[in-house]
Amino acid sequence: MEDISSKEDQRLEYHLDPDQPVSLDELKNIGVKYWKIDVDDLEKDVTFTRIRKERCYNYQDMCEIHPDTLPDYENKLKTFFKEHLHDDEEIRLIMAGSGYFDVRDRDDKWIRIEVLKGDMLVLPAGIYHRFTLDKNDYIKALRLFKGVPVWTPHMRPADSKPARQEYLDLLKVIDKEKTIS
Ligand code: KMT
Ligand code: NI
Repeated sequence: MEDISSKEDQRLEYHLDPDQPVSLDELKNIGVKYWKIDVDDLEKDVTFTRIRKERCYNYQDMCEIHPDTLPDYENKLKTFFKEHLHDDEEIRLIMAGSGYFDVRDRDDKWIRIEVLKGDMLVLPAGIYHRFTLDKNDYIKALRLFKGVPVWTPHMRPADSKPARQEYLDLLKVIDKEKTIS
């Protein structure tokens, strides 16, 4: 997708012209992980149970974004949509509603990832990204974390953060794995 100027509506789909769908392999290539989960029967979902255990996600809480339920809604949305990174993974399981996670690809171009009910997404530490609701103005997501949660965003530029270097190293590891397999 192209960069969105401040005058345009961040809640739109945004496609390149011509349209350029992004495959899960392309997401893997930038360290983004994705699974489909049965959120109607979460505790019985073997994928969810396995991921949580393997990746040591021992913290979780629910995050609901809607104009009527989230205090300081407009400002929070603005902050979510400012390009940033975190020291840790951003792990979200969409329980209801929808939205977009935008992540930067290797050429620093935006990829818009639509998330819907049942989508579980892990953004690696140090990846530049942002989040917006879509036209439906509603999402409910489970936030997971390993250890005591820290949600602090570091706004771009944050290239001197250790997590950024960690991420660039991860990209190199992904490249190496590609040459082996
Ligand atoms: C974030 O960090 O951008 C959020 O928590 C957004 C809501 S979760 C879909
Ligand atoms: Ni974030």
